[in-house]
Amino acid sequence: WLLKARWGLGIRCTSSVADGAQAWETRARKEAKGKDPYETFGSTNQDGIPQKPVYTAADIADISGLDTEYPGVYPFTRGPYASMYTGRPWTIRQYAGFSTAEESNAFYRKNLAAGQQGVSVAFDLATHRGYDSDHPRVAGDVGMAGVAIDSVEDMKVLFDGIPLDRMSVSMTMNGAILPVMAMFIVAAEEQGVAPAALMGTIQNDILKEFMVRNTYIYPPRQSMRLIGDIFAYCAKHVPKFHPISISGYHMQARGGLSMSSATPTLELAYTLADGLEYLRCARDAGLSVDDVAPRLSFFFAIGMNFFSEVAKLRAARRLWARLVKEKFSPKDEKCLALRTHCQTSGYSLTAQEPHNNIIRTTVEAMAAVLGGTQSLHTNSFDEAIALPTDFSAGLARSTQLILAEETGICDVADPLGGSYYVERLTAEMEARAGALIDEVEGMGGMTEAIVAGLPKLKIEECAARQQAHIDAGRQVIVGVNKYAKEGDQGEALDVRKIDNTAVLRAQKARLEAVRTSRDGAAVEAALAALEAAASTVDREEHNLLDLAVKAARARATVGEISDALERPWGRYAAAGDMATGTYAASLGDEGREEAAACAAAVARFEAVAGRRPRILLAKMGMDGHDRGAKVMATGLADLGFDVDIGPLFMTPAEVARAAVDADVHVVGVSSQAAGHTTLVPALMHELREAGMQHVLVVVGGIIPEQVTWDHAALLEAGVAAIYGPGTRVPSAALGMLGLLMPEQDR
Ligand code: DCA
Repeated sequence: WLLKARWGLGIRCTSSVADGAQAWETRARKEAKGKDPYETFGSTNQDGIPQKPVYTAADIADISGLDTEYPGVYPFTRGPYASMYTGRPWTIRQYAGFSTAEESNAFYRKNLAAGQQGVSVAFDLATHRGYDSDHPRVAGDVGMAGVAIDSVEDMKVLFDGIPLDRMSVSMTMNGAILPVMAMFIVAAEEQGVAPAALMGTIQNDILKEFMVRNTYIYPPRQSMRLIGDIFAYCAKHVPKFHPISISGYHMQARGGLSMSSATPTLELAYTLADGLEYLRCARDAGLSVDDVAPRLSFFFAIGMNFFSEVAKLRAARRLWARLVKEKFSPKDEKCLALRTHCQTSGYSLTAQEPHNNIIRTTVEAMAAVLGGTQSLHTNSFDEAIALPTDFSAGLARSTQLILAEETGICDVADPLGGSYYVERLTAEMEARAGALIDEVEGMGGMTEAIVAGLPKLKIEECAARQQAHIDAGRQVIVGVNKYAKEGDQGEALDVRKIDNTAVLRAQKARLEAVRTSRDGAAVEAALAALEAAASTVDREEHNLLDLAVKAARARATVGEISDALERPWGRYAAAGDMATGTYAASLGDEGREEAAACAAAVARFEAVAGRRPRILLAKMGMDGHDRGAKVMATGLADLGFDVDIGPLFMTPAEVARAAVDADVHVVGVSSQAAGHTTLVPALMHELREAGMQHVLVVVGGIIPEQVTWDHAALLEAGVAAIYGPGTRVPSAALGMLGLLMPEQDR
């Protein structure tokens, strides 16, 4: 009666849960024009989780322990710290690095002065793969996608004027982790900072490199030995450092920008499964879980599915706490609290209408902080096109400053906790990820699952399915597959251009100076000790990082230290498996018509040429981002092309040779790391030399189109077509067939 009085006569007040549900259903059925409201208004999210149009207390009644969950308390669903951002907001940590150590250093110093709180270093791909800048395989990569580091001398310049005892430094390094971490320790030492004072994180997550990204050097099992040695060294000498950042980011977000990939649940599952494997790796290196687990750190991508991303971070913490408790029984509760860095997703960025990316990044950043991240990178809006400029990097940083300082988000810990929908989604994702983790554990853990090829194939399958949904318009990307502006050539943007030849010249000069001024015999001895240790089982006496620090101190280079291990261990080459059938099966009714048009065009081509169109998809240089090429390969194969995928890291001459061997009609080059300006013209030259000038060369990936120097240079070099981010597979297929066939045969 009181309620009636307050809300006014005539408004029906519900007296029980059942009445409320009934009233909702009646009203919703009317809005559904008499149909079942759950069917009419329900949906299925990206992870295949069915979603009701509304959630109530009944939906969370079966989730045990919700009433006793608090931030900073087991199972940490609501955050690793009791006070969360009310005590200390997340760290604004922008990932950056380009060209030379001098330029990157100047960029860091400027950004720190403008409000950034931690440094996060991006290295170039030559460094990632353990090559010195003067190695013939890496000419197109030096300084392009990050900073080039060859020796301690470069590292000292990189951190000049940045106090390493007070500034936490994150380094995204995996393959060449040994020389890079060693050089960082020595550079600090020469700055007067002892290893015990160093704060920061190294990525050092090799397992995910075998699933995605591919910047590995050694085979999986040897790579794990290396990681165990780094854990042991850091626990003893660099205790404030996080010796690993277990990264799901690249599973979800690095297929290529605007390119589909793993779903949030798959990313969650494989990242935590990697984490369990690293704990076992630490145990094998003689460490206890209490020595290592408190310094483990995680790294997730945050995409556009807002609530899934919030729920993912909450589920990650609860699941991790439970798994570690169950499997490792640590003494210290700190071992159970998952702490993470997040980055807004590169795959949601579009080259079309790039300013829309500012909005996308803001929404993603909100999901990350409402999910309770400890540290965050927000992407710059122009990253689908090139490396960020000072202007775009400033906007990305301000996005975080505004969220932290103006919105009130920091005033309450886990403000979405208790939301019926968010709690249900958290529990659903936890259950589904748990089942995927069990599958990997059942195979003997992630190293064995990788050796068997399971995770890579699952992620690629997922990516092909998602690409089909995008191509068929079921997953909307504004300005790309819906509301695209007719005839839009893109806005003219200022983008950062790296002069690769100048960087290469500078690096070669410094390498030369290092090699001539050092004690050659001391370097030889340090490298020989490292090589011998790689084959020994006495890891306590012969810790690889300890020996690498000695080699770095003697001025051995990144390439030399990497080679010392490559001699006994070899360099790993991934198998070129490809998931087929998933793309066509996921196109649905919306895409079927276009697929039929492709099939007809393929049949016309076959009638004229006597065989189906054959394409070689090639990745050149050190760019290991192969998901874009794999998705294109799967899609084209499903649309009727004969597809060859070259191995990763080819030289232009190797691609030309493979094109001759397979007698292809088209070579498709996929470039995600800016190496195309050097490598594609070299490929055209090699094809001409091999008498294959008739072969059509097309380029896909991140190719700045607003600026004339990249597109024009490629077209001038003889490239027939450029397919940027957001290209639909059927458009590329029809485009290539159009170029291959004379007009009367099309
Ligand atoms: N109350 C009390 N103390 C707090 C609170 C709080 N609310 N929040 C943070 N702190 C403390 C932490 O305990 C920590 O101190 P400790 O190292 O002595 O334990 C310190 O403040 C810093 O907080 P933390 O949450 O560790 O944040 P970061 O230093 O930014 O580290 C982390 C984040 C994810 C753990 C780290 O690995 C990282 O920075 N990763 C980035 C990786 C990266 O950049 N990758 C690039 C792709």
